[in-house]
Amino acid sequence: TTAEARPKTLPTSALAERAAVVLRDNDTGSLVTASPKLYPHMWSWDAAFIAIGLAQLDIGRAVAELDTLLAAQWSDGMIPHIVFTSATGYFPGPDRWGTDAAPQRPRHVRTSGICQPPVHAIAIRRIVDVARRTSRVDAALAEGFAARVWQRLYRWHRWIIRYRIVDASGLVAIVHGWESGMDNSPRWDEPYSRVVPGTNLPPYARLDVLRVDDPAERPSDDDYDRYLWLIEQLRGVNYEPEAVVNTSDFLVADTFATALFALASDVLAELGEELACDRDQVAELRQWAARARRAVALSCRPDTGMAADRDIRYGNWIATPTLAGFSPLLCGGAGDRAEAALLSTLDGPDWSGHPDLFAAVVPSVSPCARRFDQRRYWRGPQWPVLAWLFSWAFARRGWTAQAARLREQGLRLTADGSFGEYYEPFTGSPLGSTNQSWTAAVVLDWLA
Ligand code: 9WN
Repeated sequence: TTAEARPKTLPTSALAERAAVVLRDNDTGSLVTASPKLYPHMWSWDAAFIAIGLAQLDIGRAVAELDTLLAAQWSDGMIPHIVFTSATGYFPGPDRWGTDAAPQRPRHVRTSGICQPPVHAIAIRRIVDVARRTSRVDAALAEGFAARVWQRLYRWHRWIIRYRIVDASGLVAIVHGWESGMDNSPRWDEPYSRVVPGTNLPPYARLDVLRVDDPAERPSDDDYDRYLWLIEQLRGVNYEPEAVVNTSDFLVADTFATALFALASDVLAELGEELACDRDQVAELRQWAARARRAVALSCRPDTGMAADRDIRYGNWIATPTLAGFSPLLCGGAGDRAEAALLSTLDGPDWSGHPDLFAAVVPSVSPCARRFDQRRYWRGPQWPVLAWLFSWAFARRGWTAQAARLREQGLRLTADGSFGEYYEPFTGSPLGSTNQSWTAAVVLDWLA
Protein backbone atom coordinates (compact mmCIF):
# COMPACT_ATOMS: atom_id res chain seq x y z
CA THR A 1 0.00 0.00 0.00
CA THR A 2 1.22 3.50 -0.67
CA ALA A 3 0.63 6.74 1.12
CA GLU A 4 -1.89 7.63 -1.62
CA ALA A 5 -4.21 5.03 -0.16
CA ARG A 6 -4.46 7.17 2.95
CA PRO A 7 -7.75 8.76 3.87
CA LYS A 8 -7.98 12.51 3.63
CA THR A 9 -6.20 14.98 5.87
CA LEU A 10 -8.67 17.05 7.85
CA PRO A 11 -8.06 20.75 8.37
CA THR A 12 -6.90 21.47 11.91
CA SER A 13 -10.17 22.97 13.11
CA ALA A 14 -12.18 19.98 11.86
CA LEU A 15 -9.71 17.59 13.46
CA ALA A 16 -10.02 19.32 16.83
CA GLU A 17 -13.79 19.34 16.50
CA ARG A 18 -13.84 15.61 15.75
CA ALA A 19 -11.52 14.84 18.65
CA ALA A 20 -13.85 16.71 20.99
CA VAL A 21 -16.80 14.74 19.63
CA VAL A 22 -14.99 11.45 20.32
CA LEU A 23 -14.43 12.39 23.95
CA ARG A 24 -18.02 13.54 24.27
CA ASP A 25 -19.41 10.39 22.66
CA ASN A 26 -17.29 8.11 24.85
CA ASP A 27 -18.34 9.97 28.00
CA THR A 28 -20.70 7.98 30.22
CA GLY A 29 -21.15 10.97 32.53
CA SER A 30 -18.67 10.02 35.22
CA LEU A 31 -15.97 8.58 33.00
CA VAL A 32 -14.79 8.51 29.41
CA THR A 33 -14.37 4.92 28.26
CA ALA A 34 -11.04 4.03 26.63
CA SER A 35 -12.90 3.33 23.38
CA PRO A 36 -16.53 2.86 22.37
CA LYS A 37 -16.56 -0.86 21.52
CA LEU A 38 -13.28 -2.55 22.34
CA TYR A 39 -12.75 -1.00 25.78
CA PRO A 40 -16.05 0.10 27.39
CA HIS A 41 -14.45 0.79 30.82
CA MET A 42 -11.95 3.18 32.40
CA TRP A 43 -8.25 2.30 32.16
CA SER A 44 -5.78 3.83 34.56
CA TRP A 45 -3.20 5.33 32.23
CA ASP A 46 -5.77 6.08 29.54
CA ALA A 47 -7.69 8.14 32.09
CA ALA A 48 -4.61 10.29 32.70
CA PHE A 49 -4.19 11.10 28.99
CA ILE A 50 -7.94 11.50 28.52
CA ALA A 51 -7.98 14.06 31.33
CA ILE A 52 -5.22 15.98 29.52
CA GLY A 53 -7.45 16.14 26.44
CA LEU A 54 -10.52 17.06 28.47
CA ALA A 55 -8.57 19.97 29.97
CA GLN A 56 -8.68 21.59 26.53
CA LEU A 57 -12.47 21.48 26.63
CA ASP A 58 -13.46 21.88 30.26
CA ILE A 59 -11.17 21.90 33.31
CA GLY A 60 -13.99 20.77 35.56
CA ARG A 61 -14.60 17.69 33.41
CA ALA A 62 -10.87 16.89 33.34
CA VAL A 63 -10.71 17.04 37.12
CA ALA A 64 -13.84 14.88 37.44
CA GLU A 65 -12.21 12.20 35.27
CA LEU A 66 -9.25 11.85 37.60
CA ASP A 67 -11.57 12.01 40.61
CA THR A 68 -13.41 8.98 39.26
CA LEU A 69 -10.16 7.09 38.86
CA LEU A 70 -8.76 8.12 42.22
CA ALA A 71 -11.98 7.17 43.99
CA ALA A 72 -11.22 3.60 42.89
CA GLN A 73 -7.78 3.63 44.52
CA TRP A 74 -7.25 0.58 46.71
CA SER A 75 -6.79 1.18 50.43
CA ASP A 76 -3.11 0.19 50.22
CA GLY A 77 -2.50 2.91 47.59
CA MET A 78 -2.62 0.96 44.32
CA ILE A 79 -4.50 2.58 41.43
CA PRO A 80 -6.17 -0.33 39.61
CA HIS A 81 -5.65 -0.76 35.89
CA ILE A 82 -9.37 -1.03 35.06
CA VAL A 83 -12.36 0.62 36.74
CA PHE A 84 -15.33 -1.30 35.41
CA THR A 85 -18.56 0.25 34.17
CA SER A 86 -21.68 -1.91 33.88
CA ALA A 87 -20.84 -2.72 30.23
CA THR A 88 -20.42 -6.40 29.48
CA GLY A 89 -18.60 -6.29 26.15
CA TYR A 90 -15.03 -6.71 27.44
CA PHE A 91 -13.21 -9.80 28.59
CA PRO A 92 -11.84 -10.36 31.24
CA GLY A 93 -14.51 -8.49 33.18
CA PRO A 94 -14.89 -8.12 36.94
CA ASP A 95 -16.11 -11.66 37.60
CA ARG A 96 -13.04 -13.18 36.02
CA TRP A 97 -10.78 -10.82 37.98
CA GLY A 98 -12.53 -11.82 41.19
CA THR A 99 -11.23 -8.91 43.22
CA ASP A 100 -14.41 -8.73 45.31
CA ALA A 101 -12.78 -10.78 48.06
CA ALA A 102 -9.63 -8.62 48.28
CA PRO A 103 -9.79 -6.56 51.49
CA GLN A 104 -8.01 -3.54 49.94
CA ARG A 105 -10.50 -3.13 47.09
CA PRO A 106 -12.80 -0.09 46.88
CA ARG A 107 -16.38 -0.77 48.00
CA HIS A 108 -18.41 1.29 45.54
CA VAL A 109 -16.96 0.05 42.28
CA ARG A 110 -15.43 -3.10 40.78
CA THR A 111 -11.89 -3.03 39.47
CA SER A 112 -9.15 -5.27 38.13
CA GLY A 113 -6.37 -6.28 40.54
CA ILE A 114 -3.20 -5.00 38.86
CA CYS A 115 -1.90 -1.55 37.96
CA GLN A 116 -0.55 0.42 34.99
CA PRO A 117 2.28 2.95 34.52
CA PRO A 118 2.15 5.90 36.96
CA VAL A 119 1.54 8.79 34.57
CA HIS A 120 -1.14 10.47 36.68
CA ALA A 121 1.00 13.22 38.19
CA ILE A 122 1.90 14.22 34.64
CA ALA A 123 -1.79 14.66 33.87
CA ILE A 124 -2.30 16.84 36.92
CA ARG A 125 0.73 18.93 35.98
CA ARG A 126 -0.65 19.43 32.48
CA ILE A 127 -4.15 20.27 33.70
CA VAL A 128 -2.79 22.87 36.13
CA ASP A 129 -0.61 24.41 33.42
CA VAL A 130 -3.48 24.57 30.92
CA ALA A 131 -5.87 25.98 33.51
CA ARG A 132 -3.44 28.71 34.51
CA ARG A 133 -3.51 29.87 30.93
CA THR A 134 -7.27 29.83 30.48
CA SER A 135 -8.72 31.77 33.41
CA ARG A 136 -8.34 32.52 37.09
CA VAL A 137 -11.38 30.46 37.89
CA ASP A 138 -9.94 27.47 36.03
CA ALA A 139 -6.57 27.94 37.70
CA ALA A 140 -8.17 27.93 41.13
CA LEU A 141 -10.18 24.85 40.23
CA ALA A 142 -7.17 22.90 38.97
CA GLU A 143 -4.89 23.95 41.82
CA GLY A 144 -7.58 23.17 44.38
CA PHE A 145 -7.99 19.74 42.85
CA ALA A 146 -4.24 19.10 42.78
CA ALA A 147 -3.93 20.07 46.44
CA ARG A 148 -6.89 17.85 47.36
CA VAL A 149 -5.58 14.71 45.62
CA TRP A 150 -1.87 15.19 46.16
CA GLN A 151 -1.85 12.82 49.15
CA ARG A 152 -3.55 10.13 47.11
CA LEU A 153 -0.88 10.42 44.45
CA TYR A 154 1.83 10.31 47.08
CA ARG A 155 0.30 7.08 48.46
CA TRP A 156 0.19 5.60 44.96
CA HIS A 157 3.88 6.32 44.46
CA ARG A 158 4.64 4.95 47.94
CA TRP A 159 2.79 1.74 47.02
CA ILE A 160 5.13 1.30 44.07
CA ILE A 161 8.18 1.87 46.28
CA ARG A 162 6.92 -0.49 48.97
CA TYR A 163 5.77 -3.36 46.87
CA ARG A 164 7.36 -3.12 43.47
CA ILE A 165 11.04 -2.41 43.95
CA VAL A 166 11.98 -6.00 44.57
CA ASP A 167 15.45 -6.69 43.22
CA ALA A 168 18.89 -5.10 43.10
CA SER A 169 18.19 -3.46 39.72
CA GLY A 170 16.06 -0.89 41.53
CA LEU A 171 13.62 -0.96 38.60
CA VAL A 172 9.85 -1.07 39.08
CA ALA A 173 8.62 -4.67 38.86
CA ILE A 174 5.47 -5.79 37.08
CA VAL A 175 3.59 -9.06 37.55
CA HIS A 176 1.64 -9.04 34.29
CA GLY A 177 2.38 -7.69 30.80
CA TRP A 178 -0.85 -5.66 31.11
CA GLU A 179 0.82 -3.69 33.90
CA SER A 180 3.34 -2.35 31.39
CA GLY A 181 0.54 -1.07 29.15
CA MET A 182 2.41 -2.79 26.27
CA ASP A 183 0.73 -6.15 26.60
CA ASN A 184 2.31 -8.28 23.88
CA SER A 185 5.51 -6.31 23.31
CA PRO A 186 8.46 -8.54 22.36
CA ARG A 187 9.94 -7.23 25.62
CA TRP A 188 7.85 -9.87 27.35
CA ASP A 189 8.29 -12.81 24.96
CA GLU A 190 10.94 -14.51 27.05
CA PRO A 191 9.30 -14.09 30.44
CA TYR A 192 5.97 -15.22 28.96
CA SER A 193 7.60 -18.26 27.37
CA ARG A 194 8.21 -19.45 30.91
CA VAL A 195 4.63 -18.95 32.05
CA VAL A 196 2.94 -22.30 31.57
CA PRO A 197 -0.85 -22.20 31.92
CA GLY A 198 -2.16 -24.94 34.18
CA THR A 199 -4.58 -27.53 32.88
CA ASN A 200 -7.07 -26.13 35.39
CA LEU A 201 -7.24 -22.77 33.55
CA PRO A 202 -10.99 -22.10 33.49
CA PRO A 203 -12.40 -21.88 29.96
CA TYR A 204 -13.05 -18.50 28.42
CA ALA A 205 -14.01 -16.79 25.18
CA ARG A 206 -12.16 -13.77 23.87
CA LEU A 207 -14.22 -10.75 22.84
CA ASP A 208 -11.43 -8.43 21.73
CA VAL A 209 -10.82 -10.28 18.46
CA LEU A 210 -14.47 -9.76 17.50
CA ARG A 211 -14.13 -5.98 17.78
CA VAL A 212 -11.23 -5.38 15.36
CA ASP A 213 -11.04 -5.77 11.58
CA ASP A 214 -8.43 -8.50 11.74
CA PRO A 215 -7.48 -10.70 14.74
CA ALA A 216 -3.85 -10.43 13.58
CA GLU A 217 -3.89 -6.87 15.01
CA ARG A 218 -4.34 -8.31 18.52
CA PRO A 219 -2.30 -10.65 20.76
CA SER A 220 -2.46 -14.38 19.92
CA ASP A 221 -4.58 -17.02 21.68
CA ASP A 222 -1.42 -18.45 23.26
CA ASP A 223 -0.70 -15.02 24.70
CA TYR A 224 -4.22 -14.85 26.11
CA ASP A 225 -3.90 -18.23 27.84
CA ARG A 226 -0.90 -16.85 29.67
CA TYR A 227 -2.58 -13.54 30.49
CA LEU A 228 -5.53 -15.44 31.97
CA TRP A 229 -3.34 -17.90 33.81
CA LEU A 230 -1.59 -15.05 35.60
CA ILE A 231 -4.97 -13.76 36.74
CA GLU A 232 -5.63 -17.20 38.30
CA GLN A 233 -2.33 -16.89 40.16
CA LEU A 234 -3.18 -13.39 41.40
CA ARG A 235 -6.61 -14.52 42.52
CA GLY A 236 -4.99 -17.46 44.28
CA VAL A 237 -3.30 -15.07 46.73
CA ASN A 238 -6.28 -12.73 46.85
CA TYR A 239 -4.25 -9.84 45.40
CA GLU A 240 -2.18 -9.44 48.57
CA PRO A 241 0.69 -7.32 47.18
CA GLU A 242 3.63 -9.15 48.77
CA ALA A 243 2.23 -12.58 47.98
CA VAL A 244 1.61 -11.47 44.40
CA VAL A 245 5.29 -10.66 43.92
CA ASN A 246 6.34 -13.89 45.64
CA THR A 247 4.15 -16.18 43.61
CA SER A 248 3.55 -14.75 40.14
CA ASP A 249 5.28 -16.72 37.38
CA PHE A 250 5.79 -13.42 35.61
CA LEU A 251 8.00 -11.00 37.52
CA VAL A 252 9.86 -8.52 35.38
CA ALA A 253 11.65 -5.24 36.10
CA ASP A 254 10.17 -2.71 33.64
CA THR A 255 12.56 0.05 32.63
CA PHE A 256 9.86 2.13 30.90
CA ALA A 257 7.53 2.08 33.93
CA THR A 258 10.54 3.02 36.04
CA ALA A 259 11.33 6.02 33.84
CA LEU A 260 7.73 7.16 34.09
CA PHE A 261 7.83 6.66 37.84
CA ALA A 262 10.97 8.81 38.05
CA LEU A 263 9.48 11.53 35.87
CA ALA A 264 6.11 11.49 37.63
CA SER A 265 7.71 11.47 41.10
CA ASP A 266 9.65 14.61 40.19
CA VAL A 267 6.54 16.22 38.79
CA LEU A 268 4.60 15.33 41.92
CA ALA A 269 7.34 16.72 44.13
CA GLU A 270 7.33 19.94 42.10
CA LEU A 271 3.55 20.23 42.45
CA GLY A 272 3.93 19.52 46.17
CA GLU A 273 6.33 22.44 46.47
CA GLU A 274 4.01 24.77 44.57
CA LEU A 275 1.05 23.76 46.69
CA ALA A 276 2.95 23.74 49.99
CA CYS A 277 2.34 20.05 50.68
CA ASP A 278 4.17 18.03 53.34
CA ARG A 279 7.89 18.78 53.00
CA ASP A 280 9.11 15.39 54.15
CA GLN A 281 6.92 13.69 51.61
CA VAL A 282 8.16 16.02 48.89
CA ALA A 283 11.73 15.12 49.86
CA GLU A 284 10.88 11.42 49.74
CA LEU A 285 9.47 11.79 46.24
CA ARG A 286 12.66 13.49 45.11
CA GLN A 287 14.67 10.59 46.50
CA TRP A 288 12.47 8.02 44.84
CA ALA A 289 12.81 9.88 41.55
CA ALA A 290 16.59 9.99 41.84
CA ARG A 291 16.81 6.29 42.64
CA ALA A 292 14.53 5.33 39.78
CA ARG A 293 16.45 7.53 37.34
CA ARG A 294 19.68 5.85 38.38
CA ALA A 295 18.13 2.42 37.93
CA VAL A 296 17.02 3.30 34.39
CA ALA A 297 20.51 4.60 33.53
CA LEU A 298 22.09 1.43 34.93
CA SER A 299 19.78 -0.71 32.81
CA CYS A 300 21.31 0.71 29.61
CA ARG A 301 23.17 -1.88 27.55
CA PRO A 302 26.79 -0.95 26.87
CA ASP A 303 26.61 -1.90 23.16
CA THR A 304 23.46 0.00 22.15
CA GLY A 305 22.96 2.49 24.95
CA MET A 306 19.32 1.42 25.09
CA ALA A 307 17.60 0.72 28.39
CA ALA A 308 16.65 -2.89 29.10
CA ASP A 309 14.16 -4.78 31.22
CA ARG A 310 15.16 -7.56 33.58
CA ASP A 311 13.52 -10.91 34.11
CA ILE A 312 13.64 -11.06 37.89
CA ARG A 313 12.57 -14.70 38.17
CA TYR A 314 15.37 -15.86 35.89
CA GLY A 315 17.92 -13.12 36.53
CA ASN A 316 18.66 -12.02 32.98
CA TRP A 317 18.50 -8.75 31.07
CA ILE A 318 16.05 -8.50 28.16
CA ALA A 319 17.56 -6.29 25.50
CA THR A 320 14.90 -6.66 22.77
CA PRO A 321 14.89 -3.43 20.71
CA THR A 322 11.59 -1.74 21.50
CA LEU A 323 10.75 1.89 22.17
CA ALA A 324 11.18 1.19 25.88
CA GLY A 325 14.90 1.33 25.15
CA PHE A 326 14.51 5.13 24.91
CA SER A 327 13.27 5.36 28.52
CA PRO A 328 16.28 7.41 29.73
CA LEU A 329 15.19 10.22 27.42
CA LEU A 330 11.98 10.54 29.43
CA CYS A 331 13.53 10.83 32.86
CA GLY A 332 17.17 11.82 32.34
CA GLY A 333 20.07 10.52 34.39
CA ALA A 334 22.05 8.69 31.71
CA GLY A 335 24.48 11.57 31.12
CA ASP A 336 24.75 14.04 28.25
CA ARG A 337 26.81 11.90 25.88
CA ALA A 338 24.68 8.82 26.34
CA GLU A 339 21.54 10.90 25.82
CA ALA A 340 22.86 12.53 22.66
CA ALA A 341 23.71 9.09 21.26
CA LEU A 342 20.28 7.76 22.19
CA LEU A 343 18.58 10.76 20.59
CA SER A 344 20.41 10.15 17.35
CA THR A 345 19.46 6.47 17.46
CA LEU A 346 15.85 7.57 17.93
CA ASP A 347 16.00 9.85 14.89
CA GLY A 348 18.07 7.39 12.88
CA PRO A 349 17.11 4.93 10.11
CA ASP A 350 16.36 2.03 12.47
CA TRP A 351 13.67 4.04 14.25
CA SER A 352 11.79 7.30 13.56
CA GLY A 353 14.08 8.11 10.63
CA HIS A 354 13.34 4.86 8.80
CA PRO A 355 12.88 5.96 5.17
CA ASP A 356 9.65 4.02 4.62
CA LEU A 357 7.66 5.40 7.56
CA PHE A 358 4.55 7.39 6.75
CA ALA A 359 5.21 9.68 9.73
CA ALA A 360 8.44 10.07 11.70
CA VAL A 361 6.93 8.77 14.92
CA VAL A 362 8.81 6.20 16.96
CA PRO A 363 7.38 2.74 16.22
CA SER A 364 6.80 0.33 19.12
CA VAL A 365 9.48 -1.98 17.70
CA SER A 366 12.24 -1.12 15.25
CA PRO A 367 11.20 -1.94 11.66
CA CYS A 368 14.67 -3.46 11.32
CA ALA A 369 14.20 -5.89 14.21
CA ARG A 370 13.54 -9.57 13.63
CA ARG A 371 10.38 -9.57 15.69
CA PHE A 372 8.89 -6.46 14.09
CA ASP A 373 5.30 -7.06 12.99
CA GLN A 374 3.81 -3.97 11.38
CA ARG A 375 0.15 -4.65 12.22
CA ARG A 376 0.22 -6.49 15.51
CA TYR A 377 -0.44 -4.21 18.44
CA TRP A 378 2.70 -3.56 20.51
CA ARG A 379 4.96 -5.44 18.10
CA GLY A 380 5.57 -2.69 15.52
CA PRO A 381 2.74 -0.17 15.06
CA GLN A 382 3.02 3.47 16.13
CA TRP A 383 1.04 4.67 19.13
CA PRO A 384 0.20 8.41 19.06
CA VAL A 385 -0.17 8.49 22.83
CA LEU A 386 3.48 7.49 23.25
CA ALA A 387 4.55 10.11 20.75
CA TRP A 388 2.72 12.63 22.94
CA LEU A 389 4.47 11.35 26.05
CA PHE A 390 7.88 11.71 24.47
CA SER A 391 7.00 15.13 23.05
CA TRP A 392 5.81 16.37 26.45
CA ALA A 393 8.90 15.01 28.21
CA PHE A 394 11.19 16.50 25.56
CA ALA A 395 9.55 19.91 25.89
CA ARG A 396 9.99 19.72 29.64
CA ARG A 397 13.64 18.87 29.19
CA GLY A 398 14.10 21.92 26.98
CA TRP A 399 14.47 19.96 23.73
CA THR A 400 12.09 22.24 21.94
CA ALA A 401 12.90 21.29 18.35
CA GLN A 402 12.55 17.55 19.01
CA ALA A 403 9.30 18.12 20.87
CA ALA A 404 7.89 20.22 18.02
CA ARG A 405 8.86 17.62 15.45
CA LEU A 406 7.16 14.83 17.37
CA ARG A 407 4.04 16.93 17.63
CA GLU A 408 4.08 17.71 13.93
CA GLN A 409 4.64 14.07 12.95
CA GLY A 410 2.09 12.83 15.50
CA LEU A 411 -0.44 15.13 13.89
CA ARG A 412 0.51 13.87 10.46
CA LEU A 413 -0.23 10.34 11.63
CA THR A 414 -3.60 11.23 13.12
CA ALA A 415 -4.79 13.82 10.59
CA ASP A 416 -7.43 11.55 9.03
CA GLY A 417 -9.59 11.98 12.13
CA SER A 418 -10.19 8.26 12.73
CA PHE A 419 -8.31 8.35 16.07
CA GLY A 420 -6.89 4.89 15.72
CA GLU A 421 -5.60 3.08 18.73
CA TYR A 422 -2.35 2.44 16.84
CA TYR A 423 -1.13 2.90 13.26
CA GLU A 424 0.54 0.83 10.58
CA PRO A 425 3.93 2.55 10.26
CA PHE A 426 4.38 2.36 6.48
CA THR A 427 0.88 3.28 5.32
CA GLY A 428 -0.29 5.28 8.30
CA SER A 429 -3.59 3.38 8.40
CA PRO A 430 -5.39 3.15 11.72
CA LEU A 431 -5.42 -0.24 13.49
CA GLY A 432 -7.17 -1.75 16.50
CA SER A 433 -9.97 0.42 17.76
CA THR A 434 -11.02 3.69 16.15
CA ASN A 435 -12.35 6.67 18.10
CA GLN A 436 -9.86 5.67 20.80
CA SER A 437 -10.19 8.28 23.55
CA TRP A 438 -6.54 8.77 24.42
CA THR A 439 -5.65 9.32 20.76
CA ALA A 440 -8.34 12.01 20.49
CA ALA A 441 -7.11 13.48 23.77
CA VAL A 442 -3.49 13.87 22.75
CA VAL A 443 -4.50 15.33 19.40
CA LEU A 444 -6.56 17.95 21.25
CA ASP A 445 -3.58 18.80 23.41
CA TRP A 446 -1.27 18.99 20.40
CA LEU A 447 -3.68 21.31 18.61
CA ALA A 448 -4.09 23.67 21.56
C1 9WN B 1 -5.50 -4.69 28.59
C2 9WN B 1 -6.94 0.54 27.03
C3 9WN B 1 -5.79 -0.42 27.14
C4 9WN B 1 -4.43 0.30 27.24
C5 9WN B 1 -3.25 -0.64 27.08
C6 9WN B 1 -3.45 -1.47 25.83
C7 9WN B 1 -4.78 -2.20 25.87
C8 9WN B 1 -5.89 -3.92 27.32
C9 9WN B 1 -6.36 -4.91 26.28
O1 9WN B 1 -5.84 -1.29 26.01
O2 9WN B 1 -4.73 -3.16 26.91
O3 9WN B 1 -5.22 -3.81 29.64
O4 9WN B 1 -7.39 -5.53 26.50
O5 9WN B 1 -5.70 -5.06 25.25
O6 9WN B 1 -2.39 -2.36 25.65
O7 9WN B 1 -2.05 0.07 27.05
O8 9WN B 1 -4.34 0.95 28.46
O9 9WN B 1 -6.74 1.44 25.98
